[in-house]
Amino acid sequence: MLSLLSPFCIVGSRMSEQPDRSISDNEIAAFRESGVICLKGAFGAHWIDTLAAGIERNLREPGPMAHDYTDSFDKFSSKGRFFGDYCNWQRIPEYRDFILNSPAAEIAAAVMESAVVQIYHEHVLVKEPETAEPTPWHHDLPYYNVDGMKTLSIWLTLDPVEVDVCPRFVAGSHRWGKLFYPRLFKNSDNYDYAGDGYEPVPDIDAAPDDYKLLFWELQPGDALLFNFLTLHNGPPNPTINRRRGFSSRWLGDDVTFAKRPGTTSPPYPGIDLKHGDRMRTDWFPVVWPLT
Ligand SMILES: O=C(O)CCC(=O)C(=O)O
Repeated sequence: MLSLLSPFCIVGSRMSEQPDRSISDNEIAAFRESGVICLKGAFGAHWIDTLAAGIERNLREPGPMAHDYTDSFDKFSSKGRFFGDYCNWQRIPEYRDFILNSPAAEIAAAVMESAVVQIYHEHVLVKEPETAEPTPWHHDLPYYNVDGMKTLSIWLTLDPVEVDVCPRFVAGSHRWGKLFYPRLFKNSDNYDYAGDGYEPVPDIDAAPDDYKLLFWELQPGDALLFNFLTLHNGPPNPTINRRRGFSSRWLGDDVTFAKRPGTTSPPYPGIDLKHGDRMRTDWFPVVWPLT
C-alpha cells in the first residue's frame, strides 16, 4: 500500500505508443448503449509478454492485498487456484510500463469519450486450469470510492478463453440507475454497508433469459471494456488453459470522490477527500493526454 500512497504526478516517460488497432464510432456507440464491448486484438504480443512477466512476478511477490479465493470455496473442491491482487502497478515494473506506455489510456479516452484519463488501479485475476470457483455477479462502482459515468475497466486476457469461461455482462445494466451491494469474491456475501441506496444483486443465473447477456470467445490480446456500473461475473475455468485476466481501471473527466457507508475495496486509507471532490492526481496520475 505504501507505494500507492507515494506522491506521483507526472507521467513523463510515456512513449507515444500507437493503439494496436483503431476504435470505430460504432464501437464507441455500442459501449454507450451496452456498457461493454469486446475489442479483438486490442493489445499486441509485446504487451502480452510484458504483462505475463509481471503476473509471474506478482505471483512470486504478492502484495498486501493479494487474495487466494480458492481457499474459501472448499465447497467447490477446486484443483486449480483463483488468485487476485490489486494496486501493485507502481511496484511491479511490467505493470507500470503497461499503465504508462501501452495504448490503454488512449483507448480509455476514446471509449469513455473523456478529454482526461486518470489511472485508478489495476486488478489481476488469475484462474488456473481446473478452477471451480465462479466470480459472483456484481458491478464495480459500489466497491470503489468514486462516482461518475465515465469509468472503464479494460480486462485484457493473456490466454485463449473459451466462450463458457469468458466473463459475462448484462447489457445496458450501467443505465439501470441502481447500486448493488458489493459482494465478497470469497463467498459471495454482501459487504457490510450500513446505508441506504444499495440492493442485493439479482439472481441472474436463475433467470438468464430475462437479461441480454454478452460474452465472447477470446484470444490473447483481446480486451473486454466495461463501465464500472455494468453487471458482470466470471465463470469457473474447468479447461486446461490458464485464464490470466489483467483489469486496468480508468477514470474519466466526470469522476469524483464518493464516500461509501463502509470500507471500500481498494480501501485507500488517508485519501483525505470530501464527497464530490475531484480525485487527486498525485495518487491517480493523469495518463492521457500525453504531457
Ligand atoms: O476475472 C474475473 O473473473 C472477473 C473480472 C472482474 O470482476 C473485473 O475485472 O471487474
